[in-house]
Amino acid sequence: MKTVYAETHALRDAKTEVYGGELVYPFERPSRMTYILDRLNTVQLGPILPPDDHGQGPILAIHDKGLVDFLQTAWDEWTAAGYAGEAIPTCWPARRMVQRCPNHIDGKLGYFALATETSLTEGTWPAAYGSAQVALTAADLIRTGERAAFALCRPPGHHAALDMYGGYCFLNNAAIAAQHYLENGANRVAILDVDFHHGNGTQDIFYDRSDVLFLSLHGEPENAFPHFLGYTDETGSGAGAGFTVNYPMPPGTPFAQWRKALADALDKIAQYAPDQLIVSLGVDTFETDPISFFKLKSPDFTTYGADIAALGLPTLFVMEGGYDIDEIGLNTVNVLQGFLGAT
Ligand code: 7XA
Ligand code: ZN
Repeated sequence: MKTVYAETHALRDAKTEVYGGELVYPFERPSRMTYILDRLNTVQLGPILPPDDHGQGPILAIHDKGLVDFLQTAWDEWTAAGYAGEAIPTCWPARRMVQRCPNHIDGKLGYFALATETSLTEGTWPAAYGSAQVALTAADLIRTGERAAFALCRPPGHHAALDMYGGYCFLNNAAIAAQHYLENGANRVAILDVDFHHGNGTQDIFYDRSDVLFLSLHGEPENAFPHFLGYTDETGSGAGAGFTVNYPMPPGTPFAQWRKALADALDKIAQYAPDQLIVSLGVDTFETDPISFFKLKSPDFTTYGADIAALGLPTLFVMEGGYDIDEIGLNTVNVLQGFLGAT
């Protein structure tokens, strides 16, 4: 299986994350890629290719121009305001307040951010842009004949909504790839999100559409980020009614229970019969992930990779989360090897 990877990810090197009332070194850090690349090379999964530049067009096909422009200028606006630290939102257009983008950078941060943990930094935009290009290029590999490909995206994307960033995500790489498929011959795309966290951004983007089936297995919002989306009664609206499916699960969920949810999701994907499958692949479902609460073990990732392969669909894996860094390479590549072993 070919991997697409961009060295520009390293430009996203924030030093601060708001966590537990402290500023800590972010869980989503550049070294995550080093561990995954090491494992890809160890098992010789296949060539590792740089992305092609598709420009901003495919990004603007998914995201609001206001967000895209903001991400490009936010750091300069922040430093021009005289602030010394990294750019962290501190106020929001909360209930019964006006949803209008202010001029001051403090207001803009609150307008475009969905949460406070994700500091904006100098290299964030080029890294996010490169990550989207990775997803687009890997999708092109499949469009031109590969059965599967791995988009080794960083920063991740599935929390990024039409006009919001947060949860370590700035541009929704999986959504951008899905739209790219649809604009190049596909009629239906399924996005299966197996990251521990609900893919609120992907759900938001496609909620009223029937050409993308979105299914997410995740920690229940009562107890897990992003907390305000991901319940079972969110099923889509308008033309999208029935095309969003959520599988929230409680703390301590073991693989057997998780795999039953996956089986149901795979059945629904088979019924939908998409032209393309995209897997939002986060391995923060691992038992020792520092910010999550499922109990998957390393061999389980191989098992479910094979389960996904049994659908027989062209499959694009798009990297999302995973923060037990010592095991992130093993768990990620286990999914890909499980997939290949069953094809
Ligand atoms: O899939 N999303 C992630 O892995 C990032 C979740 C960010 C959680 C921050 C909670 N303080
Ligand atoms: Zn996650």
